Amino acid sequence: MPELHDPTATFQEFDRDADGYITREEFTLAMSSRGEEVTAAELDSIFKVSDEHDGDVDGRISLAEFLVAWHK
Ligand SMILES: [Ca+2]
Ligand SMILES: [Ca+2]
Repeated sequence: MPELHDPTATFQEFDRDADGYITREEFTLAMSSRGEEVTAAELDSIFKVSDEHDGDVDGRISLAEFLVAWHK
């Protein structure tokens, strides 16, 4: 079994410029560096579900939003 990643560490890995938010571009880059291709439709659904949790719907995923999505 692979070791379960710490979601906070994963968030920091995705947040390349360390501004506290994951953008769609950062998410796509992080996934492709893991060998995963993400389609625009997948991005839309990931960001729609995650981004609506804190009600700001700013098109970026904060750590709080990421943790909610992680535990789904
Ligand atoms: Ca960022
Ligand atoms: Ca947000």
